Amino acid sequence: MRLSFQVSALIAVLSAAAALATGHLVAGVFDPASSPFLAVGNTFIDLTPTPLKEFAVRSFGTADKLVLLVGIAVVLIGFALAIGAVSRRRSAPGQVLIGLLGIVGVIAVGFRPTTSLLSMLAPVVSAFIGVLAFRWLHARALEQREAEAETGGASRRTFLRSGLLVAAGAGVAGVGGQLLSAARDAESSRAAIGRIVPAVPAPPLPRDVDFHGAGTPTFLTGNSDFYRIDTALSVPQVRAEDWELRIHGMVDREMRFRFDDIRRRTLIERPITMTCVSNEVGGPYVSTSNFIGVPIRDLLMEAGVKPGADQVAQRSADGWTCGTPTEALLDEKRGAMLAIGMNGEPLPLEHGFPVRLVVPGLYGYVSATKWLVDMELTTWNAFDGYWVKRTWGKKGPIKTESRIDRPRGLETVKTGRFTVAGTSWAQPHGVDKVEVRHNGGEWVAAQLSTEVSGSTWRLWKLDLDLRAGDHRVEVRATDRTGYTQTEQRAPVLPDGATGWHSIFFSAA
Ligand SMILES: Nc1nc2c(c(=O)[nH]1)N[C@H]1C(S)=C(S)[C@@H](COP(=O)(O)O)O[C@H]1N2
Ligand SMILES: [Mo]
Repeated sequence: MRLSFQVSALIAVLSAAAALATGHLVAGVFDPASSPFLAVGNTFIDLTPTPLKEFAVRSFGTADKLVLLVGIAVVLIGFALAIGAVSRRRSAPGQVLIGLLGIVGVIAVGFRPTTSLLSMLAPVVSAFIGVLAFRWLHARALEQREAEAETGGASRRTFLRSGLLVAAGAGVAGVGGQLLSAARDAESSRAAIGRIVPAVPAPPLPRDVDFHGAGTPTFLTGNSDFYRIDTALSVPQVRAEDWELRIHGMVDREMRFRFDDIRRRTLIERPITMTCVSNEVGGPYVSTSNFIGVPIRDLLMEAGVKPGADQVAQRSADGWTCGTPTEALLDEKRGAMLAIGMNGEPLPLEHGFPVRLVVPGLYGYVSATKWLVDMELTTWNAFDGYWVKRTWGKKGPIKTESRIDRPRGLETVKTGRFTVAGTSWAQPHGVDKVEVRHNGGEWVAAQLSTEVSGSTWRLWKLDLDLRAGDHRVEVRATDRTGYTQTEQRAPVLPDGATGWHSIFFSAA
């Protein structure tokens, strides 16, 4: 007796679904991050070579994770089809292959940085259920074939019923797992916090702080528009009630802080522009927020930094790490913050709820740890963070940059007076001047928005008189140290792109 390929493949797909859903359910009870599906995806992200990661971010932007999840599902279905093909007669080959898939899940969860022994339960149960479901469904299907052979056709019911049962069970387990994870998740913890009110609010914004009407971003970025970059496939769920920050290593006394310890301190509010090293010239990964929190300097001083501790290694709840020069965190003028709020709200989950670090003037990958739980005072040579291990520069000072936001590339605009507008940043020194060159002519100074601080961007605009035809504009910024952006192109790897942003467009 053999099954048709379709039935055999369907059995494999159903068993895989049952396995993943059960894994998700058990993970929902014990540790949402131990769901095998998510763990495989997260491990895949961590093992992806840097150039491929760059390519994914470039091509899919922030949808890169969805693309990955769909990709994994497609690979799984392909695998199930293969299992179907080799298991038409006997269920043993299928059981072995499903078991192998299960082992991949076990390994993936085992390699997650946050794994405890209890976390292993989800992938182990998942593997078992996968094999059992396959065995059982295969037996039901063969039984039915045999019965059909004897009676000469008739009812395909036995298998249909069993298949529906497994599908329904998988659905219930999957949804249950999702609900359980959600109940343990951080969103309700965040909602319970309410607004974050600083004792020392940021000064009111001056006039002409942006040229939004002319096409620049608004000076403050709304929380939901703030760019997001991280390696986490599912947003780490850290409840404020459970959060604790440990400051240890080369300190006089180890310190631990709970969320309420931070919230009860004198909260300050500071506008800071954050920037990602992965920005191509003209790229979108730059945003500004009124961050609320406490100077990280104060906490480090309380712990007492030992001489020679020139690097602060940070670890996130999801295992991501980075290292920041100690002096950047102790520098009062730079004003690095342990932040708990953005624009009056608790940090959104995807921006590091409940607590993150923000360091003006350094790219995020060497400073802006989200879901921060551990700071270890160490030396510069003793530790390399997540991206530094993956060939990115160990130091990540933000490079002075400028970008044209209007017009868009290849846009056609009206002839006559036209306002070019854009963004520029040079944290922590500040932008001194932005110049625009039209059709290769002289550099002309643009009008700059009122400066808020060296750690925030400045928006700019310039009126041009356009004749009909093709046009090109280029932009360059000069920062407060006197440095002017050069034309020289550098890729984002290893420590940030350089070159002038230029836009081709036409007027008609
Ligand atoms: N835990 C964690 N923190 C992280 C990252 C990450 O992958 N994981 N990415 C960093 C990078 S590369 C940047 S640019 C900033 C982005 O912060 P945002 O997503 O709030 O804009 O977070 C930093 N902090
Ligand atoms: Mo970044």
